[in-house]
Amino acid sequence: QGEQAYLELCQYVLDQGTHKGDRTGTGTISVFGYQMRFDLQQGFPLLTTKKVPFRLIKSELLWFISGDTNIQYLLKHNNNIWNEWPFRNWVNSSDYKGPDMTDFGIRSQQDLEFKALYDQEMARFKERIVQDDEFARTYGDLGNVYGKQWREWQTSRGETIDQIKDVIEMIKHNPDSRRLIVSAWNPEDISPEKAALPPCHILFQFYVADGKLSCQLYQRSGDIFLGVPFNIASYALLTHLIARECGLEVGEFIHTLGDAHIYSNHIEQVRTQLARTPRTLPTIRINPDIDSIFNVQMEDVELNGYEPHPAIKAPVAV
Ligand code: UFP
Repeated sequence: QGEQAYLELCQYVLDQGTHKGDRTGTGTISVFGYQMRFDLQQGFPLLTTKKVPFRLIKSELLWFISGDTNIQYLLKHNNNIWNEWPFRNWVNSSDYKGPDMTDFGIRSQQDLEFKALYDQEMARFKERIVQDDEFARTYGDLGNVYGKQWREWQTSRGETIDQIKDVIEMIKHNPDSRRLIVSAWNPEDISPEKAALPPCHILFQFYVADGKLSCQLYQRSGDIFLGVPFNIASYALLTHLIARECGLEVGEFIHTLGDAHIYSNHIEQVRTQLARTPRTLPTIRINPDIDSIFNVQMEDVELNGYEPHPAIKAPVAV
């Protein structure tokens, strides 16, 4: 119970994983096809064997739910997790007049002098996004990412589909349905000009039984050390929010992974984490006065009793 399913995944990949190259050139150990189950009645599945920053998960999820795809909202909430992609568009544009930022991801990890320049340009970029709405409209938008796919799916007839609103209606009125699905993967939108990053969370499905709402996610690719802990907490929170709106208790979150990998420069960190003893999971409290998932604000979701082991640092593969 608790976060055991996650720790077992880590151990399983360490023991059984195959060495596999990847897009980022970092190298991974990887397995294909793995499933974890979290009983949301047993606590909120935010890992305790290392500190995971819940406020980032919360602001990102509320941003998705609102249908927003512009990083301005995230930056206003001091959330920097999506900055690299719009920054790349900016420094590659003809409007950008600063120092050359080609391959800033790798170069800033290898070259300290360059890193100072990069940090400075990134700070300038962020400030402009927050303060200049016009600039944010042009350079802060990520295109067809989750917010768009969930709330404003573009049909070939030029209409839009609000998948979150529709799935909530279905859960309320036809809870036995086996079609309670939200899909983010649109083959048409996978080209680099249209989406910053092809979705990792391809599809999720809800299931209602015994007055409880369960959710299963299919994730095509999972960075086990850095990404997956976020992803678990994010979908657990989404399940809580939708369950509340539909007058249901929470059931299970089932996390199905395609390529589940540990980057070669995360292996020591994973071992450190596995040596730690899990603690009691925290709980989540959602403001009972909220009438719709679309009105939830940051302060309406509260995490209680979170006493994790310290954070463990690791480089992000970009
Ligand atoms: N990744 C996650 N979770 C996410 C996300 C990305 O684990 O929510 F957006 C990781 C998986 C992979 C990389 O290591 O980011 C995406 O690269 P690729 O598109 O090559 O799978």
